[in-house]
Amino acid sequence: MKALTDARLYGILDLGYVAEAELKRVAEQMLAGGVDLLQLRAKGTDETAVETLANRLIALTEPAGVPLIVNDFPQLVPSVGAQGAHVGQEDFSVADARWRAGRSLAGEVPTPIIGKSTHSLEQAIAAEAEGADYIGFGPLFATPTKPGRPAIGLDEIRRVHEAVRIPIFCIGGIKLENLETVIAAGARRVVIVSEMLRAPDITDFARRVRAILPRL
Ligand code: TZP
Ligand code: MG
Repeated sequence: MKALTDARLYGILDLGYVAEAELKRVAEQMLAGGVDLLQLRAKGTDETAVETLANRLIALTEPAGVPLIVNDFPQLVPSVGAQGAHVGQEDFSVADARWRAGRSLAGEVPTPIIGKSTHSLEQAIAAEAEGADYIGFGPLFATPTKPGRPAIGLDEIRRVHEAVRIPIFCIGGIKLENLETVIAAGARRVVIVSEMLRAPDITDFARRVRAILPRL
């Protein structure tokens, strides 16, 4: 299984961009392109439906050795056999998410990865102190994938990397076109949601992003 500490490209399978019928094909292409983590993000989908989708994905991520992260439903981690969960600022605390992700009827399951969305330097520092394994940091630029959330800009990227030791995935409005600018501003790990999911060849897109990202 790929290690979180080595992860540079985080793929998010956002059902806002991918029809359910396309889930398998898109996931396979993302994995073939070399995403280091795969998150299922299905806003507005109920828990049972997310569990069904996550079970489909785990059949693909497991043989690929890529950790599967479930957004919003840490309690699904044990039943799906996923590697972790991602929570937002308004969701469960990291400790609560970790507790939910780490327990099944059969007992404790291996240490889950818990990630948290952060939207400022202060939130990033707080998430690390709270025990998150990684953070998302963004949106760097305003993005329709996360509407209504003001852009952080590029100025805080260097400061957040100085202040926080856990892996930081920069996110929000990142495109191939601005990737080098984002890296020059200090980013080392990224998430690109909409441009990747809309790419005519997702595998090729992911490979091109990986080729630009710095070695850790
Ligand atoms: N969290 C902060 S920005 C964002 C999330 C989930 C969406 C990023 O999507 P895109 O399409 O890469 O701008
Ligand atoms: Mg959430």
